[in-house]
Amino acid sequence: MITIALSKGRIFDDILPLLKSAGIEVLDDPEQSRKLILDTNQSDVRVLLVRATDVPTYVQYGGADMGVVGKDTLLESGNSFGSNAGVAGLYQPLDLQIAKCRISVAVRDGFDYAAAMKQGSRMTVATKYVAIARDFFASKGVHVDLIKLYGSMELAPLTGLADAIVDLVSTGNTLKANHLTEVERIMDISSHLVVNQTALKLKQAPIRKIIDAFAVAVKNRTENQD
Ligand code: PRT
Ligand code: MG
Repeated sequence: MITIALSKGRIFDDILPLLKSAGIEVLDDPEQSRKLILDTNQSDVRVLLVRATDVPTYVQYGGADMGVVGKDTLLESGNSFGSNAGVAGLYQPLDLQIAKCRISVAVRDGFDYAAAMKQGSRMTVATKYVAIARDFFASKGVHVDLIKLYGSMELAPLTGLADAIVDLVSTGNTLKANHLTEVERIMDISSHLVVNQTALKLKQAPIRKIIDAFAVAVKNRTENQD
């Protein structure tokens, strides 16, 4: 049995065509069903629905053989496990180029970010991505006070909780709707395939087959876009 950990929403939607090209079709629609373990057309492949931030944990400890997770989540969880190199026991064979976005710094419209950075006037930054934000501002030699939030980061600059936020941006519509401006792009983000290293040794052939099929599908899609 091969168990694949996925999160509902954009990653699930974006991975379906890649699964299909590996010959795997998920039989239930997670938006309709309450099931957390989904069958596929392959009797030896199943899908677990977990929170996006729990995917690395499931795969690391072998609760799932493989999973799909945003680089943002990987970097942040790698850091909380005490290593910048990534999460121990996780093999990251492939950038799937799905659920693409960027992680950026944003401030209230009109806030003079450049001046605040220059003056070194200890900005307060609210974010779910404390490790990524800490590394980013440290690399610039700027001291910031970080406030950890779990969601709705956009509210922080509007309520005076923070001067800036570090958050994911895709279209930019959410920032715009909340009168915020993107002032700096920290990095581009996409979702990656992660594989449990022990599972890869024990179930080498079926796991390799999926990795290879995904790699071909990603390559074909990229070429068609060019
Ligand atoms: O939602 P939940 O709390 O369960 O978990 P999650 O937010 O970690 O999961 P999910 O499914 O929302 O996101 C999973 C992954 O999708 C993230 O880890 C990213 O790698 C990737 N991704 C890609 C995004 C976005 N694009 C994105 N736009 N994740 C979140 N957003 C949010 C962003 O945080 C902001 O609130 O969408 C809003 C901005 O979108 P725009 O288009 O208005 O700019
Ligand atoms: Mg979300």
